[in-house]
Amino acid sequence: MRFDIITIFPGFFASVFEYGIVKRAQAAGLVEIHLHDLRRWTSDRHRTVDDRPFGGGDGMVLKPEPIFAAVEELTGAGRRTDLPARTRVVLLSPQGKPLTQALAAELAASANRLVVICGRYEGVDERVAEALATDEVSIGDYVLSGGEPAAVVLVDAVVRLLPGALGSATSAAHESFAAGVLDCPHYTRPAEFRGLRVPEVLVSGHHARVAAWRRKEALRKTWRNRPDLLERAPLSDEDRRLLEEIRREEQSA
Ligand code: 6GU
Repeated sequence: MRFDIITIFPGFFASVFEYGIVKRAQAAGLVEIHLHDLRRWTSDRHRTVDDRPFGGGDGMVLKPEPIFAAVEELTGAGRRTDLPARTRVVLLSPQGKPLTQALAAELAASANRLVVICGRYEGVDERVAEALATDEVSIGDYVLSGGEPAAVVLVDAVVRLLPGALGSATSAAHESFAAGVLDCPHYTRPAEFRGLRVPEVLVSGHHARVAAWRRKEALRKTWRNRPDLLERAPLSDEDRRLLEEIRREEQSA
């Protein structure tokens, strides 16, 4: 997978991709990350990338010309309809569709080239979303001053899903969201720390009881922190019974 990140702050990314799985994936040749200063595609003396909004209002808007020129040079296409196969152009903006595990998985599986345009919160000329980007993506319901932190999140979420990027081929399938509920709690040694004990069942080594405990505690965590996920998660009859038990337990707690 090749990433091309177009940004007005290339220096922002100086070290973020030099750690952990993303670093390993690059070293293994699975991933290339190229940073591009949007100002490279300006031609005026001041290297202007933004301008005042038509219709008036606060803030500046990123101009279309440098962004179209950048994507055209990088992909050969100045319209999303003309892009090469397996190439996606992602505009990062708070107006985008949510980045979910499903979208990260779709990008990891279907693209080998991701051109990522970092917007700024005041705005990007809408013709980028209309005619150039294949996807307009947001990383959550809060406002960032620019798309750069979102680009880091997107790269991480996609890279770890590429075949060979994780130490264990199966670990990605077992985590939060892959199954529609949050992951269960995890513990390691010591079994008692400052009076806080690890749940006895985990220490017992009884595999069936451990598996049952993990499922119940995954459901409890989800019920507490992300009850919205339970409306869409695939739940068995046993899961629904466990959730009833959890409701009773949490009321008496
Ligand atoms: Cl992708 N950009 C900005 N500026 N803010 C955001 C975002 C993106 N996702 C959530 N908030």
